[in-house]
Amino acid sequence: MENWAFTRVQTLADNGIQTIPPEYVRRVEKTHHDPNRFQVPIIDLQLGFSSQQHDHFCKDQYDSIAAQISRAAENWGFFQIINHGIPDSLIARVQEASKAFFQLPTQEKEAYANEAQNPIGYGSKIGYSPDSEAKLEWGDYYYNAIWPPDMRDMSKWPIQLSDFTESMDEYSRELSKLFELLMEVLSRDLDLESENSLNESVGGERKGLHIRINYYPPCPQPDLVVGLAPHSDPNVLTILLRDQTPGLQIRKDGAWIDVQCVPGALVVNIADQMEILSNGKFKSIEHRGVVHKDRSRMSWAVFCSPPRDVLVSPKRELIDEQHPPLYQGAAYGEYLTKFFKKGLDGKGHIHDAKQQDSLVSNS
Ligand SMILES: O=C(O)CCC(=O)C(=O)O
Repeated sequence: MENWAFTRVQTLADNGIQTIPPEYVRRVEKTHHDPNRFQVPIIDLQLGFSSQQHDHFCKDQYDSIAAQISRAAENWGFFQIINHGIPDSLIARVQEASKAFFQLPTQEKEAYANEAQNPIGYGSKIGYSPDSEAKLEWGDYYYNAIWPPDMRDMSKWPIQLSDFTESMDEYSRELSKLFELLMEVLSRDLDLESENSLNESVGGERKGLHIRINYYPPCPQPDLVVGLAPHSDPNVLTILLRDQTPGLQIRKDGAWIDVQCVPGALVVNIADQMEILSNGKFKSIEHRGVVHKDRSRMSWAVFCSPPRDVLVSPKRELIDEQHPPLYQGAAYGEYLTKFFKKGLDGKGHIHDAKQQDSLVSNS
């Protein structure tokens, strides 16, 4: 396949350019800075709430945390979790191993470059091709499946990096437990047939995790670019790890607001397939990444997704005469193909899923 690599943002920044190339310049909506008005909820999972241990928790404690998660999913679509049970030492290993990737010489990184039709590997903008009119973004990334291990594209896996494979293995196992726990809580809140209902709807054991490691170098004119364009995530649920540099923003009541940096926290967001399954109760929220003049930023987004052949549509139990299905069902692979073809598009993809008129409910 054609190699469509172009100058990486990291290379532009390392070369010390002072004026950014026109293909990155766009109109950037301003940020609303009023932390008193808007604060993304922070939910303390109290360690033992992790899936291995929550059986030991008393019912009231479980119910109280579950209620916070469900209300945040409904009212915000975004929340942060602390005391989530993933050891700091493991998080530090994931961060170190992936920083080492971006520190490789350019030519070595380019050996993992993705291709125009396939986002897996080292890349710079989803949905961009040199002849498109879309604007570029001030960030590079590494993208691949991480779980189960046989889904990884090993031709794009930096196997020579010390601890990359081992730390990703361990991190994926921990995150899988957290994703299942979150789906259990949300299934209960929707009053579905069983607490495993949402998990089953997204493929159960067949569901997969992908990671997108974002590297946003310093930018000489940060107000003219975005690191990552506004989008909602196409998958089911996302868990985002970040360094302690601000830059993640969500659109709340029309305004762009910062998601505050909280040491040790992971950010959880509802993604498009969860909005569809819940027939609109849980919200997949638009978010973006902004960049800074004098510091770089990194983030690690892990996307939990159904296999491509799984049909995702509103759960049948949620549908009746008063509550018609708001979204058309589609195989996840179809949804994803459109997402990667069109690229990041605000809430455009989930909006398109609503526009269809032949609406079906989930079995
Ligand atoms: O960099 C961030 O904080 C956001 C990352 C993100 O939204 C993504 O990778 O999809």
